[in-house]
Amino acid sequence: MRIFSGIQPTGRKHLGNYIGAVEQYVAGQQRGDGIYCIVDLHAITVPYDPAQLRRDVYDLAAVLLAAGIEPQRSILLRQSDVAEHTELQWLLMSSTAYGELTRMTQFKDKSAQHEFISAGLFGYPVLMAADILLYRTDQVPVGDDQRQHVELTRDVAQRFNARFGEVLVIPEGYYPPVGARIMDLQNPERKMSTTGGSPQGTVYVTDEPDVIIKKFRTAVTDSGREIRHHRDKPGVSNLLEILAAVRSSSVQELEREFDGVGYGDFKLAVGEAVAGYLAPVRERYAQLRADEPALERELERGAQRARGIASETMRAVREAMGVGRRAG
Ligand code: ATP
Ligand code: LTN
Repeated sequence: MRIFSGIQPTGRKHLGNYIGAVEQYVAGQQRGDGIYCIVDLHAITVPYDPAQLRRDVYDLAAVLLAAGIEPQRSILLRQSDVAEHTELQWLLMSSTAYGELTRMTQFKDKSAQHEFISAGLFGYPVLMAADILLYRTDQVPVGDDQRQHVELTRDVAQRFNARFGEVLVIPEGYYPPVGARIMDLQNPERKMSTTGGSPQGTVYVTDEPDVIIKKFRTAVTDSGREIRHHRDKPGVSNLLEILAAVRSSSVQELEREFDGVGYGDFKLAVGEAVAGYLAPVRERYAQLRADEPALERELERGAQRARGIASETMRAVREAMGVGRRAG
């Protein structure tokens, strides 16, 4: 089984990215062949600084390796190193409806945040579809916010196959049972996010342990005193999910364990658990990040392996679409 996911090199990664996505990439290595892609071409669809983007790619490569992505077993690549991603995006544009793209909620959210709305931002979901379809992916581990994009990818692939023949593999989304949507600690009605969140409510993977504990100590809880997972208790429910994810236990077990405990002690317990969970990642990150040439070598090796798969898919796609010289 092939597993593929993409992650944007946009600043520091937070606990939501880590639990909802990165942990799932690492776990995916046990189920199948993983391909993990640092999507710098997605990051350029909103205003950005070129020199910072380069640094952000290395930061993210170091986080992914520190988290446990094994480059011997999985492929770790930078999207812009494999030109087939953009080629396939263009070819898939003709199998994508304009109206479909206008309904993408991430496009609506992000375009509301910027004055200059690039055409690239509009075509963003098609590039994501290309990323996935290029590698004949079976399973795509992502957070809940990417459901609509994964559904679009399936629709585009089905439309392509109906028109040009069974060339593309139809992928399935894979959403973690807990932690697919980690919320901002200060505002549990909104997802934790680098771009739209509150600084105090966003826990970064590379935050120092005392900073992490402080953020949890000041987390917003709800009225009442029960520690229970419930729609009316978004703050407490979020903390329960975070603790369940970092301890690999279930929310129900935790509800029993913390029955009768006060919110202050509960928040401290979650903060300490998260700090302990991220501490080794942060240490490995610091070591890996210090050696940029080594990171670059890993990315180049990943790109080479990825190109082997990508070029085969492109041969079949071009042939089916009647584009370019006839194969064979
Ligand atoms: P941000 O909202 O911080 O800007 P993003 O969703 O725009 O992040 P990425 O960093 O590319 O962009 O996301 C990487 C992965 O993290 C995706 O699979 C996404 O679904 C997941 N993810 C993002 N935020 C959360 C969250 N709050 N909870 C769980 N998963 C998340
Ligand atoms: N759009 C995603 C990032 C992304 C992705 C992908 C995820 C780009 N290409 C392919 C899974 C598969 C995001 O914003 N998080």
